[in-house]
Amino acid sequence: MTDISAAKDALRRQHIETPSWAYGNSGTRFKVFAQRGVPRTPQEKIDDAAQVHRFTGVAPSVALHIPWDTVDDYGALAAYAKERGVQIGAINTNVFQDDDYMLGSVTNPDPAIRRKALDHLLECVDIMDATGSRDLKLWFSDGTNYPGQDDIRARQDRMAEALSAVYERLGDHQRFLLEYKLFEPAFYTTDLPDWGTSYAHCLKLGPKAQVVVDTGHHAPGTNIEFIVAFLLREGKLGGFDFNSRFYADDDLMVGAADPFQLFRIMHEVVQGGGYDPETGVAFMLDQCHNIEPKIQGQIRSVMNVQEATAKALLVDTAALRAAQGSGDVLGANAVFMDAYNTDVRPLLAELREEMGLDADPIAAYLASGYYEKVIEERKDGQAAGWGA
Ligand code: PSV
Ligand code: MN
Ligand code: MN
Repeated sequence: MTDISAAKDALRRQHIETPSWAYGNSGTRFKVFAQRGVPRTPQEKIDDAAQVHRFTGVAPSVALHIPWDTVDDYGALAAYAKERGVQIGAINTNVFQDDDYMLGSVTNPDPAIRRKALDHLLECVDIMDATGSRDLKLWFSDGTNYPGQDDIRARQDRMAEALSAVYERLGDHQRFLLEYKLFEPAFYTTDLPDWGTSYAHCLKLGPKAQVVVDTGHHAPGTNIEFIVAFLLREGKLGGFDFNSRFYADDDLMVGAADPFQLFRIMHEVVQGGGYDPETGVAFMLDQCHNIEPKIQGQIRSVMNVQEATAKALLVDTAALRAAQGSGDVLGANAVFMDAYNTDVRPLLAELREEMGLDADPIAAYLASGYYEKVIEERKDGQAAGWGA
């Protein structure tokens, strides 16, 4: 028997972080379809993130992206967020958008460019000091396009050197989350292409270096929940960048392409203890809303994660263990599928009402008039980001 009230308590404590870049315009390399009412400043991105929290109750932090969210005073930005009922979460670095980085950032053959990239990463730790953020998120677009273009091992040495310098700079309560990605923008080699490479770098450095699993960064058919289970067991799962993919790094709404995969991932998280706040596993979204409304898309995404989590919490663990232990293959699978096939929407609606929220976050958001208000207020321009 599953303890419903324990599941509800766990769901009440859920913390899903939204990314500032989800609120701005974005697109593919073919076209950015500009939407009305998008934020013009980092403060307005925070305003939008606060709406997601207001209607879901489980999205109390927003990740920043530097330099897209550059401000003069990060302490003041953190205070601004707090006044709106949210906090600043992970600081995401950007060493991929300067001309200098054509042949790489921290792995570039030119030491002056490596220095420039490292300085940016270190500056981001200064920003964390000011915002009170715990996590620095590192994603490198570094790699090569042609065999022979650069020395694969030398690039690993340069990567290790930069990561070690960042690690040394971290404060006691700070960590970095190292992202990997199969390919793109580099097509022949990528310097951090998979979890194993990230893990090996993190393992050498110590506990403040953790792997982050971006669900969109794997080859089709990869068993992501296995990676999650393994990293959790090793104490190296720093968190998630959630999104959905059909083909490559599509950045679609989490749970849209494959809700069953999301459930399988959350099952491993719950079973591996990764849902307990002490383990420090961060649940972040990394998405772009190219054709759908952005705030509403974030609310839907948060709800999708909530639904997968609720189902994972409803797995009858005792029955599952008993079936597994006795070699009852189909019995174990049935327990698993029973949880997945449970309609958890009534449970979540009830939980929201208990939390003083509307049972239907999307309807409540649409009825609030916030979107119409910002369309009117933000007629001139947009903030920096993927599409700016
Ligand atoms: C690029 O692939 C990317 O989506 C990475 O996943 C980062 O986390 C994100 O952009 C923000 O820099
Ligand atoms: Mn990511
Ligand atoms: Mn990505």
